[in-house]
Amino acid sequence: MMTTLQSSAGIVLQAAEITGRPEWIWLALGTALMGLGTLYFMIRAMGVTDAGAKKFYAITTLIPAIAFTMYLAMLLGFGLTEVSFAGAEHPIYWGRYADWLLTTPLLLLDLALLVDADRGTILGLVGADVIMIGTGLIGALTEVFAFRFIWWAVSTAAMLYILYVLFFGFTKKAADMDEDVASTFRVLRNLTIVLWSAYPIVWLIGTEGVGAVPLFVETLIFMILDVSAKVGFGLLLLRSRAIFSGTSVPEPSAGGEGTTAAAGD
Ligand code: RET
Repeated sequence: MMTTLQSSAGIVLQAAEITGRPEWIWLALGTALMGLGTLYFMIRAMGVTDAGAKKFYAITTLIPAIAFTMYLAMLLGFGLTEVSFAGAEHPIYWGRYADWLLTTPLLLLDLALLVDADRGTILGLVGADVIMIGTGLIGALTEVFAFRFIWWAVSTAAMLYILYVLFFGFTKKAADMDEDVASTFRVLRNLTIVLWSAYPIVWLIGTEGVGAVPLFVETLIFMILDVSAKVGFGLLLLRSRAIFSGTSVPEPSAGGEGTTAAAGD
């Protein structure tokens, strides 16, 4: 009897570990949506035989799968720490940065493969991305209040470089490709530019920055951004014909030879 009481009290206490943080609801929803997105992409991938499309499915499924693990870590309080700055202790979810460090390069890789970018460009982009997330994490963990904003500025500069390459370099490459690829790229590029630009703003006005937006609201906004940038992005990409290798339709004026502008491999 005693032990039953003790263990049920224990479970209640452990549940309070989660529900004691009101933002748990958004972390739970994020975990569920990332999990569902992963399962949906996995099921869709099962019938795919085209080598080019398989590559996109693998990368695009990994993105919500990684986010699922980090959302779960944040929900269970593992991806959480306290940082003291501006005269108080602040909860900081470092789990986000572990998620972003791995998933943002994969999102860029999807876009790079779509426009057939060269390796040098991909390396530059991934490098800038690691700097963006790495310096964002340092900023989030920094105790001297003013220094947090120096790291924010460095991280934002890296992001602007990435968006510049997407907007100018990649757009030019996409223009030379067939219409399926070019139009899919344009949609995903615009989605990426709009969503990614929101992250530094949320950080700045949220609890990592000036604290104008409370943690509860900030967690909700990040969850909406993350689900859109990962699952929304994936839905748009994977339903496009642009991901198939060698499926580009011959130009009507090409004489119906049936030769296609097959993608690299
Ligand atoms: C940080 C720190 C402050 C400055 C900047 C940031 C940028 C974050 C970005 C995150 C993108 C995440 C995505 C996730 C999932 O799909 C790290 C908040 C510039 C751009 C797309």
